Amino acid sequence: MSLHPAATPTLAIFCKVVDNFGDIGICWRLARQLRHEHGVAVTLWVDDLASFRRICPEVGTAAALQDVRGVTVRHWVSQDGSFEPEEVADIVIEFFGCDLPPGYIEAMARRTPRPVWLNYEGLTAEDWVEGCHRLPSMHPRLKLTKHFFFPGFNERTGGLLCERDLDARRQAFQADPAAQRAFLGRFGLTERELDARKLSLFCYPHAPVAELFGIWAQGGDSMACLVPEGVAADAVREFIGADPAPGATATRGALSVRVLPFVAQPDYDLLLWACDLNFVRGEDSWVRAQWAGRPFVWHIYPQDENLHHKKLRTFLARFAEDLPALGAFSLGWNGAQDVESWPQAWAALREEMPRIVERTSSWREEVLAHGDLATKLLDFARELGRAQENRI
Ligand code: TRH
Repeated sequence: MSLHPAATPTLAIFCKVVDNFGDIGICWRLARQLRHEHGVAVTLWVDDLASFRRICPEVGTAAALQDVRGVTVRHWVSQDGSFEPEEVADIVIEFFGCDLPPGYIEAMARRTPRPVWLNYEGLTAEDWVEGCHRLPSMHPRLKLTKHFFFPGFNERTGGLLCERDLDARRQAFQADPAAQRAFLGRFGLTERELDARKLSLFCYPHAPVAELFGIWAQGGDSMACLVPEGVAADAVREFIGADPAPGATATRGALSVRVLPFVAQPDYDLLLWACDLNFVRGEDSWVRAQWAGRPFVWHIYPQDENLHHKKLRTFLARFAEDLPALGAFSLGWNGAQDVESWPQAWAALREEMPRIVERTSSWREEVLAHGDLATKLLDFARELGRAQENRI
């Protein structure tokens, strides 16, 4: 227990890996930052260690309990079991409304002082989030209240995850061509690919990738497209003419396509920093691309009734108001608007890239002027903790 003011606060993150890697990607990033920048003792409960291992190769898939880079990782295997109040952390975070084990909730209610309980929600630029961020929700039966925490882009939201030294590391890497070549060389890129205009491609299966491959192959720029294993598999297989396993590659006209292994999360940042254009998706890679200082195109996770198109438009209205080519290309890439001519859409985007780079830098300043997510989350938890004499 860490009730003494001088003691290290404890925090538990509960993560269910619903689909893909986004949820564990965000939880793992938050866990590391809270541990290493804020000295919080973090326990990460995660149901799918195999998915976790793909973004963090140190994770053992058979361990019930393990220490990974200073974070305690617990395999969350079932909703059963009873817990003692002493086992409950000072701050408990459920990700995306996942159901905590009932026995853990009972122990939360018996703990003195009660823990701060947060529900961490998904990122969107839509205005309604500002009205919901920090809202309380009472437990129907127990004397417990959880509060909503929404990441976001302005001071009325919880901000975005961004490590303190990230921008300095990025700038140093981007100013060091030898470091970039050494990094990319690990994946077997040829001299031709290293000298080409490089782009990383991380998208959902419905993106019009084959269309773009055709345009890039016939274009005047030498291009190298780096695709993580399993992404855009049909288009990549067709282009390469073989199984799209890591290391598979082919060149047609001006375009090389190369399949990369899935890399550890910190290396994914290096990949974004080393490329001239990044196609990203979901939530976490999208945020990382915003910090990469390079143009990016976002493929949003699809939702029923095309709700995601509204989310995409809201973001573009904020980020790309003065970047019409990026706006049109992104809407087309996501199927939210017809594209009359992909060659023209690509040519316009290419032309606009220097202005997109400038925009990433003003955007970074605007968004981070209100603080980073980990700091804001802890400030909020402390504020709530004071009300219940939980001296976090
Ligand atoms: O995996 P995703 O498609 O995640 C999505 C979103 O989070 C979405 O909101 C959610 O609802 C849906 O899943 C179910 O994309 P995302 O968010 O970019 O997460 C990918 C993570 O994988 C991110 O942390 C970066 C990491 N990554 C690596 O570590 N190495 C790699 O090689 C690649 C390509 C990604």
